[in-house]
Amino acid sequence: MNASVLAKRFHQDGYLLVENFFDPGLMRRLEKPVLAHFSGDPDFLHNDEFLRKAQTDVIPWFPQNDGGSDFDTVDDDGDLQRLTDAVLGVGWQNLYCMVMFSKQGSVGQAWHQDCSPDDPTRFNLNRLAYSSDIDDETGGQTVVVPGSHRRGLLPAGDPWATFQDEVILRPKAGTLVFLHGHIWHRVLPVHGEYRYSTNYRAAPAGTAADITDVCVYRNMRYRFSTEEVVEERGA
Ligand SMILES: O=C(O)CCC(=O)C(=O)O
Ligand SMILES: [Fe+2]
Repeated sequence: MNASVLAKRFHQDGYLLVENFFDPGLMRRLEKPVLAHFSGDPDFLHNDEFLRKAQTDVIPWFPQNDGGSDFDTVDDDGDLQRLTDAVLGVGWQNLYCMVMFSKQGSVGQAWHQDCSPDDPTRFNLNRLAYSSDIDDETGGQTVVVPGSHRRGLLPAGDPWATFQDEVILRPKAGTLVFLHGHIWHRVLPVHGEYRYSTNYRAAPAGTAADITDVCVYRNMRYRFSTEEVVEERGA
């Protein structure tokens, strides 16, 4: 792994995809606790207004709160640490680990930015691990607009419209994906039995811990902590 080359590409494109990054055995071991947790079909943590308006059909789980040691092993991976050092610089902070789970038939996630791009220097970094292959048959592909983390605010408009310069990512088991919090991104509808990613969110030194509290969609800004639409955005 050449961390500085990858970091340069990340800052240019706003995302990175590295196949065969994580040990396949370790990725398989994450599957069991994830399925055990979600087999009870827990209710969506978000309220109805959020699900309807954000068109984001995912159930989050914070596995490290439940003492998941394989989740810690991924977090502590030496190459992941080195690549994060190269991308975020010294003193970067770990925010939290979040499994985002979608059931079959889920619409996925509409276009969004994880945090406000009003200050281009303030952002979160998604560090995503995948435990099974995502392809056109399973659905749930991650879509990005390369370089859009440098284009400011996601334009208001149709939450699902195709951008001409979008790129569809199809991560496999063991693939690492980095996404800049300001990149315009979405997740396509899920056709397989289920779909999840494990996200080790991080941020540069000095970033507010609640950086991802307000998410930008094409039709609104939404605050998770208070479960409210803080800005309606017209088409
Ligand atoms: O699960 C994915 O592939 C991307 C999810 C996402 O939008 C994020 O991590 O912020
Ligand atoms: Fe996101």
